[in-house]
Amino acid sequence: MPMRVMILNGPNLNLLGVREPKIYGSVTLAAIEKSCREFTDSIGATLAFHQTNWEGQMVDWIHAARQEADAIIINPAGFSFYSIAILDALKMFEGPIIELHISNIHAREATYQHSKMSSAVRAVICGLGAYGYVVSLQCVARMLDALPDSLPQPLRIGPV
Ligand code: CA2
Repeated sequence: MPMRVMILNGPNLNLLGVREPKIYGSVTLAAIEKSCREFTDSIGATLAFHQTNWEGQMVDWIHAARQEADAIIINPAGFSFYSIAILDALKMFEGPIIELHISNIHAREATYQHSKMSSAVRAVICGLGAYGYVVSLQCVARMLDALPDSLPQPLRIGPV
């Protein structure tokens, strides 16, 4: 069965590329989705890509992922810093989860530095801009052994 990935985006990310380009870049969420889909198509994986401004909707998608996805990539945005409900939902997912932030949250104001989600995820990627989405996809594909053999070994496996 092809690898199934669910990418989840939290509040305000629908406005990406529209405001604060110095922090979040000028790429839109639609462009990020297109790029992610090109990547998953190229490795024969399937992709569900969602954005919501609503906490309950995010919880529902994480629950759905238990049946519908092998891995989750989540940019929880503002939920990162307070949502115990999303943290609890993430703990119920058995596959790999990558927490992703476009900006380097550690280099930002104190309010944005401590994500409550990080204790429930396999890895955290931040500060790579929109490219972080594609990097995260590559990482979950590697975790689930879903990268094509044609890729060079350092990309597929890393140092041996
Ligand atoms: O860097 C990230 O990806 C964040 O998750 C984005 C969140 C912020 O709360 C986190 O600290 C880091 C905020 C998203 C706000 O989205 C905007 C979209 C367009 C213009 C301005 C902000």
